[in-house]
Amino acid sequence: MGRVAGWCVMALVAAACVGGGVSDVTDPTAATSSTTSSSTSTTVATTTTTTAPTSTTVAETTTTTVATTTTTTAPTTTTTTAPTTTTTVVRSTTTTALPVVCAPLSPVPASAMEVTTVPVNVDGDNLADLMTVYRVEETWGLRIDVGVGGGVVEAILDVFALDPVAAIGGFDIEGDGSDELFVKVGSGAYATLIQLFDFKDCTITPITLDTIDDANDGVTAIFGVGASIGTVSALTCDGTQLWTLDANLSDDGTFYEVMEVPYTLSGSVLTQGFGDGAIVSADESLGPLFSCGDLTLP
Ligand SMILES: [Ca+2]
Ligand SMILES: [Ca+2]
Repeated sequence: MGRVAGWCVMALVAAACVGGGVSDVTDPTAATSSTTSSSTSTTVATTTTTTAPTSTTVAETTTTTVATTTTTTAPTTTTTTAPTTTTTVVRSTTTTALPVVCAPLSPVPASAMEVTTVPVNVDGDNLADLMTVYRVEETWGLRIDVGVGGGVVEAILDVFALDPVAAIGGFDIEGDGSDELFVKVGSGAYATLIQLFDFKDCTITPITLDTIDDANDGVTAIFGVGASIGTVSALTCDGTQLWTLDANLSDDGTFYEVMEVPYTLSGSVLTQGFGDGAIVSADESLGPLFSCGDLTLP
């Protein structure tokens, strides 16, 4: 109403200016016409104002919806993945650390001779266990003293050798967290014989073979390691498998015919795999004769 009044005033002034010296009769008529025009202008202005806010509201609604969708997706994906992985790792570690306690056993006999003792980790609990090899008269003994609770286990080797039998040490052949036992059970002119044993549930078991041709299935796993003129036999551990290498020098002495064979350990059985043959120059090194961690031959 204030604006309408203003228009009226302006109209009156304009009429006064335009009219100039018009008579009193003409003035009321001009004022009435101006009032009608101003009412029409007011209506148009109101319509324009109403339209603008409506457009703005639509735009804001659209923007808000997009933002909400993005926020919901991101946290859900991240949170679900992370905790699942972490939980699995923790449980595995806990299971491996369970201690193994075996029945007590009397000490190594006082009459034992040629005693060798080395630290091993037969049960995966990382508490030092001991492997001892000794001889009483003509029998060689192999025993494990488990670190937890002083429990001990004893087994008797079924091998008798004129050369001293001796403990070599423990190495985890297949990577399950527990050492297998390496024992020197004899030696020839150029080779050292290594027998392998498995320790599980307070029992020492000789490891046996499962060969491709089935000819030596069930045979005790004893490997010869050494080198003579023209022949090399090596044993290697790679953390998951055991490998034998046998090399023979050619007649002209220029190259070796080399055969490497993998063995996969499961429980107390070594399963033979298919070998790889190669020709190697006699000038090249065939690698170490025995390589299973830090173990060295006695
Ligand atoms: Ca232990
Ligand atoms: Ca093992």
